Amino acid sequence: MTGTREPNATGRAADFTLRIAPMLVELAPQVVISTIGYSNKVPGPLLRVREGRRITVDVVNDTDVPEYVHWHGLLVPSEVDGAEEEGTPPVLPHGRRRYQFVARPAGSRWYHSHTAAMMDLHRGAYTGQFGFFMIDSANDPGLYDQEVFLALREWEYYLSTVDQDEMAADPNDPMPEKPAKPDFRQNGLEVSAPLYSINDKLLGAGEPLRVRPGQRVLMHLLNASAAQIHRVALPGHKFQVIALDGNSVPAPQSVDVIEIAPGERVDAIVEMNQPGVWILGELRDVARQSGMGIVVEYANQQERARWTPPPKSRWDHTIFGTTAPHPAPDQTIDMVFEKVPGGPNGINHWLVNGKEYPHEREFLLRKGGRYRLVFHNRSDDSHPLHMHRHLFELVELNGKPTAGIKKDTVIVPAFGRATVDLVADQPGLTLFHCHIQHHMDFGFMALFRYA
Ligand SMILES: [Cu+2]
Repeated sequence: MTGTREPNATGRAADFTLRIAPMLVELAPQVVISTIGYSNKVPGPLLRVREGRRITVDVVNDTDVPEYVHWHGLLVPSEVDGAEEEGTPPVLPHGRRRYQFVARPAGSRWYHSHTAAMMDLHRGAYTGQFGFFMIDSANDPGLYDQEVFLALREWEYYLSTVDQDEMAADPNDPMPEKPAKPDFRQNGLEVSAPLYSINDKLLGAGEPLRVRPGQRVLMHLLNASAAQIHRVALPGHKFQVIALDGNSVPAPQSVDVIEIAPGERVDAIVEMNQPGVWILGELRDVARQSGMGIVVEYANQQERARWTPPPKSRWDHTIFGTTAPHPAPDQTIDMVFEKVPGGPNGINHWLVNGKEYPHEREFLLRKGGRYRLVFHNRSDDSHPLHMHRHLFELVELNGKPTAGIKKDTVIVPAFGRATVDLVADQPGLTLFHCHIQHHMDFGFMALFRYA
C-alpha cells in the first residue's frame, strides 16, 4: 500500500506504510508459493526519495511474531536501524511502529527483515520481506533511457547436505588464509532451494524487459537471497558497472558477468546493441532452469529467447577502484572467521575471533577514528560481510590493492582475506555480520560500540 497515506495514531500521515503480512506469490502460472511480504508485493513497494529528506515509514505487523525492518546501506541511528542487537525496538505482533530518519546517502539501498530465523526457514531473510529503497541525488546525470529493478531470489528454502552455491575453487586463487592442515570434520547442513526468480517471476513467466536498439538501460541488481551468491550475464551484451552497493565507483568498467552476493547491489548500464530475444540469467544451468532469469526482448523480434554462456571471466571488485594511497589508520582490527562443522545432521556454527556471538566484549571504536578492519576467512565458504549504519572503503582483496570503492557489504572468498577502512562517524551500537542468514543466526555476528 505504498503511496497511500494512512493516518497514524500520532496524527501526521506517514510518507510510506509497509504492512507485513502473509501473502501468496505467483511465480508462474500454477507455481504459487506462500510467504510473508510487505504490502502484498514481492519485492515490497519501491521506496524512492530525494537524498537528505526526513521521512516517516509506518510499519504495520499483521503476523504473530515480532519483526524488524532494516534499512540496508542507510546511515541511520541504531534506534531505527532495525537490528535487535543494536537496541532497535521490534514491531510487535499485530502492532505498528513508526520509523523516522533522514534518507542518506544517495544510491541504491534496500530494506529487509532483520529477524533471526534459526531453524525456521519461513522467517527473516527466507521470506519475501525485501524491497528496493532508492535515494536520489540532486545531481544524477540520468544518462539512461530506461531503469529496471532486478532482485535475485530463491524460494522454498530447505536444509540439505548439498551446498548449491559450491563453485569449483580456482586453483589460481591465492587463498591467503588457507590452513596448512585441511579440516576433515564433516560439514553440517546447508540451505538450498528448488525455485529461483528475478523479482517475483520465474524465467519466462513474467513480462519481458522490452528494449529498443541503441537504448541505455540502467539495471539496479540486488541479491536478496538468504543464502546464495549469484553470477548473471546477458549474452551478446556487456554491463558497464557504475556503482557498487549504491555508491558510484571511481573507475566504471564493462564486464561480461556480474557476481553479486547476498546483501550486495550492483548498478550497471547495458547498451542495447544486439537485436534479438535474450535471456538475462544466472550462469549455473540449474539456477537458470529453476527460474533465475528474465527475457530481454528487442522491439519487433519474435524468436525464442536465447542463452549462450558468457566468455570465461572472473569478477574482481578491485578493477573498479584507483591506485590512490590510503591514509594510515589509527588502529588495525583483525577479525578471524572460522567454522565449527556441524556434522551430517547438525548446523555449522561460526566463530569471530574464537567465539560465537554474543561476545562479552564488543569491538570498540572512538568517534572520528580511522579503523583498518582485516577480515581473515579461515573457512571453505565465501561470506558477504555486512556492516550496519556505515560505509567502508575497500583497501585490499586477497592482496590486491584498490581505493575509492565504498561499500557496506564485502564478499570474502573461501580462505580469502579482505581489508577495509572504516571511519567511525556514526556513534551508536553497530552490528556486523555475515549476510547469509544461517551463518548470521549461528554465531557469525559481532557488535561494535563507540567508546
Ligand atoms: Cu557467511
